[in-house]
Amino acid sequence: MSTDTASTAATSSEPKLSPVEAIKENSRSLRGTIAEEFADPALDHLSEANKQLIKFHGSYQQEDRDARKKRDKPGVGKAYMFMVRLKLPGGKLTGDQYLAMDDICGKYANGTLRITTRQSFQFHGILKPDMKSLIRGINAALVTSLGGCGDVNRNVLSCPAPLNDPARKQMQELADAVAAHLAPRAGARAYHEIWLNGEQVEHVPAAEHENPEANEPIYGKVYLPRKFKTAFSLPHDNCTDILAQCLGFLCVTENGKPVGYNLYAGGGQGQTNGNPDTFPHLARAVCFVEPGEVVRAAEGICKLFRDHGNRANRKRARLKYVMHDWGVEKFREVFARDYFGQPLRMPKDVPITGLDLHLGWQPQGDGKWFLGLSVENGRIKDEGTLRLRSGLRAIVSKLRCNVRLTAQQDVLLCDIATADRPGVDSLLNEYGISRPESLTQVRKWSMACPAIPTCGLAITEAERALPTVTGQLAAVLAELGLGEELISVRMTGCPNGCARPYQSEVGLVGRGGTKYTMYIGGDTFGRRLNTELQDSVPIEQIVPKLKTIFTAFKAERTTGEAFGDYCTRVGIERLQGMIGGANGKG
Ligand code: SRM
Ligand code: SF4
Repeated sequence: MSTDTASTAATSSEPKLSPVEAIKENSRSLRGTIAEEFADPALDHLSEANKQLIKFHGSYQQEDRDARKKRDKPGVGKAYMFMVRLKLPGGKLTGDQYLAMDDICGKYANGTLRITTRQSFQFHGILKPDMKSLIRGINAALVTSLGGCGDVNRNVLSCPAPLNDPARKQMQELADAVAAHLAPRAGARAYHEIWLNGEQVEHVPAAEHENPEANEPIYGKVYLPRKFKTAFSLPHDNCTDILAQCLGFLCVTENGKPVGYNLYAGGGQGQTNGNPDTFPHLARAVCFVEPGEVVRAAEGICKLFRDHGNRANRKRARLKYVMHDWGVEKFREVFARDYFGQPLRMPKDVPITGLDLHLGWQPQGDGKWFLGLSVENGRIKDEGTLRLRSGLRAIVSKLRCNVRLTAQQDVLLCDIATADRPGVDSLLNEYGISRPESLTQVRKWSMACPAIPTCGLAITEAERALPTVTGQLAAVLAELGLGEELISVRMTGCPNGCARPYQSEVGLVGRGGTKYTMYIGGDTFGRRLNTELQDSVPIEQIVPKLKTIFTAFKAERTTGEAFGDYCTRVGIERLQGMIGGANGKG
């Protein structure tokens, strides 16, 4: 296959292309008729083509699913609204940018900021007439949503801890470099025309404005077959879950200095019920690259996906299936020959050994401090006595401190002087914000996706259901004397896996109504996929079933054995036997 930009031409022997391919090809570099449909006040929602294209601009058309309940009344239609997702490489924001995002969520969205599992923010509940003001507002703060969603490289992850450590600093710089290199080019012009009236803002490469006909040198006219995800991580701190990524760079250090990266490829989580051709897959180690080769290697892997990813079946259009179907040897051979242009160095023998949530007060190593706060399921909001949004706003307004978001849905307040710590602590008290030390481990190590009411694909609750489950689990674990164990629990409202539930020790995946498929035996550090324990479990039975297994774990574990390791050692059949078999009836 040529490394020239991809073409959509299909020969008679090739399967029919997915309809989204034609939408991209005819989109005039992602313009479609988005501007016209947003300008028409009579339209409350977009046509199918524009619904697809707007994803590349960082937005999804959604529907308020809670409002469906009222729709049986005559004349009540769908309550359309939009979600906007930012691109924030490495999760970085200045204090002023944070405050601008906070303002925007109050003015144009539903008054909450949602930290995503990819270190970004989402705004939910935006009404069509407010979209332009919202996107203009985020760009005025020098933040973008371009490429937040769509068939391009998504937000690039990197450990956000602001430690005075050369490896983390280099990873943050490389995350920025990869994000900039793989950003849409012609698409950037369309974005600016539609949302910013063609105005040039500082962070868009000038060349885009000088040459309106510039094509996409990396993506080509039809972009990638589907989304593409990149992350940087450290062996002792895999806080970005790199084995779940299409492309992962694991930093290799010598005497604390970064000397290069083990390049992993072909990870992913999503699967579809009843479709055994779809499955979660851990990334495989491909080669070792030097820091100066990272951007070129990222471009090469992206182009390999562009040319060899499945453009007929979007359910199988991820790099993980190329890796699975070819095997790592063929993947290496094609990458080296057609996309990297040099023989590959084998990956170094550097295992993943930890994951840090970066919570609590921690010295940065430069005389300043950062404070990591646990945000339940990533939702920054004011509710009851917990006024998290107002409290964060008060702290950031006072100190103008930098802010970073983690891929575990938490927030870090950075660069705080020792003298300012007591003031921050008293603001936490004033706004009812718990210090991480006072939270249970299971709450800190849990994540859930938004699911209902915003996600159109959700078949169960997740973000709104998990707090009850983790509360009950915390009580059970405390009763068994296991409260300090690190047990990650992740819940999603469907099998797409947005909270990476197939890597956690306990995965709870929406099955429909109030039932979940239970998975067990992953690893707190993201090194292993878990296994299906039982299907269609009513939510109220989840904790009693886990209690049975936790009780056995307590009695049978070897010294220091982690819960996921125990589950793997005793085997899934034994665990299923403890709770009535694989279908709960045995
Ligand atoms: Fe996701 C689709 C939310 C991270 C796999 N994801 C969606 C959509 C856009 C639903 C849709 O297509 O209509 C969700 C919007 C819900 C809402 O109301 O906001 C959605 N995904 C999210 C977020 C917000 C979940 C969260 O709790 O934070 C995450 C946004 C990340 C970001 O900032 O870019 C998010 N999604 C993930 C991850 C985790 C990751 O990337 O590390 C995965 C699994 C990894 C992977 O890609 O395999 C993930 N999302 C999916 C899939 C399954 C893709 C597949 O290969 O089958 C879908 C469905 C799809 O694309 O058709 C999906
Ligand atoms: Fe929606 Fe499913 Fe992703 Fe949850 S896992 S946000 S329900 S697509």
